[in-house]
Amino acid sequence: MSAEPVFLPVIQPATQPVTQPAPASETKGKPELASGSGCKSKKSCGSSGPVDDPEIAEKIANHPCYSAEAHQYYARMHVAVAPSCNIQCNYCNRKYDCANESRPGVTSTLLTPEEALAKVKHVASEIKQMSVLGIAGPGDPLANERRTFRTLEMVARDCPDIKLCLSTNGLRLPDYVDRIADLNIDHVTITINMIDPEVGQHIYPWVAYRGKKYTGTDASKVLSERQLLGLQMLTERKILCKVNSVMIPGINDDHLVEVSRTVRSMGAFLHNVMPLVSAPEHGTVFGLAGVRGPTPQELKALQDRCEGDDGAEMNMMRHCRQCRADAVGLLGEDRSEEFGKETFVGKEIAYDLEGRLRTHAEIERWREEVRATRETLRIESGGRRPEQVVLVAVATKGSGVVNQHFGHAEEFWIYEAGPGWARLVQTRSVARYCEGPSECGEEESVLDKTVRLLSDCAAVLCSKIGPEPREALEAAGIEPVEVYDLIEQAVAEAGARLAGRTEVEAARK
Ligand code: CLF
Ligand code: SF4
Repeated sequence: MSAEPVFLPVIQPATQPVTQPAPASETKGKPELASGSGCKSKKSCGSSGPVDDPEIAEKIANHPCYSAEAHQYYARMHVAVAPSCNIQCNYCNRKYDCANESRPGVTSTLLTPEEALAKVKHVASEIKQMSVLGIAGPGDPLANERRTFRTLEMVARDCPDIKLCLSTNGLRLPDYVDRIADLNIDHVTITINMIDPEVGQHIYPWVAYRGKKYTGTDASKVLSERQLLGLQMLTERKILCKVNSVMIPGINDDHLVEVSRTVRSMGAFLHNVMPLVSAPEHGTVFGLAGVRGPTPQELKALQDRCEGDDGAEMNMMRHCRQCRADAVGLLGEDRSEEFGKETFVGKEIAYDLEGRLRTHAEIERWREEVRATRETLRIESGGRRPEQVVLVAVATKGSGVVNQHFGHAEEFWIYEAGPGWARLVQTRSVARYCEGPSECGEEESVLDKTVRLLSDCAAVLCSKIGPEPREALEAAGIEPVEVYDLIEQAVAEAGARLAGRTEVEAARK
């Protein structure tokens, strides 16, 4: 295995500011997203926008989950040291990874804390842009507190530049907040799917707490009280807290706006509403009962509601990939298979701190250039949204550049695009959509499904595209654009052109 070079292309000099929509022509009536009011969020317009507090800005600067911008450059890894769990979620089957932070259906190799340390040192030296170690399963980290804290203590000792991160169902959280603070764990995720036990009883059949097994609404009551207490204790200690929620249509979808409002009022930094991943072969209660996951459009609509000031005005995470408990790499890639036990167990592994610092300095230099270009072009991603925006899909391998062939893209980044505006609002996985909850026919090709996945987009930006997909996209009213440029620049340019056209077309009707 060879070390992964950091792919940082040479930036081209900035050209014209992106402000003027071009004349109208042929967008075939793609829907506009916004009209009239502009962005209503009073906060930082999601994790992609600027953060005013310097202490928080420093904490999220290279955390790929807490900063949408950082996720273009920095990677995370998880170590699967936590096998058991103290609650039961109806979307989880313990034979698979924790569905809080992973795709159900993919098992992990369990590691001892010592093996986990060796793996972290090895991965960190190979993938130098890996900035965060998270413990997220396959069960609940705090139901396996000895293994979890031993791992984190050793990593803190040997790998001082790595940020530590935890994801928990929250039941035992209040018991360990001081320990989390002592270890300088600055980022904690709590999965909160409800604050109302009447809703919770349909999600949690039981909760085991202090030697007693709770069922029915009692289970959810205990869980919710502990989650909210844990959240409060974390925010009192200024530990950044993200709340994950699984959107389960018909069960908690409407209720999640209330969850968002509550956790915001308690000081949570970010809310990550994720889609239920549900299929009969996962063997989960929901999968077997045919409870479907939401479509990307339903998910986005709920995230928009949580963010809007008629909803919760919450800072929303839009780029989650529901990673495995042993995930390795940039959020959009999965390199876990490269790092099997044979690559680190029983080996003498030197930690390449100097090399890592050099790589991170290089990334920061590149990010600074990108930021400067964005400023020259006057491209915003937070604050007031332009009157007219459209959705634009992007194929990218990272580093902030449109640099992927349409046919190689396993996921698309969905941006709101307008004059001087480029804001990441969602990522959509082709494979997940194809295997997932949609009611597509068996005979539908991957191309057909991809076109359907992007049906609400006005354009797709990619480095290259073949004639067949080009034709299929055009037939669906989606403009294929071949471009190799900074994402924000390309998105804002497409947005200026397409949102303007849509506006003129609407006026003609
Ligand atoms: Fe891992 Fe979670 Fe930390 Fe990130 S993941 S423990 S906060 S380092 Fe990130 Fe993966 Fe989504 Fe989680 S993309 S599932 S939000
Ligand atoms: Fe499964 Fe995670 Fe829920 Fe536990 S908290 S039941 S491991 S999804």
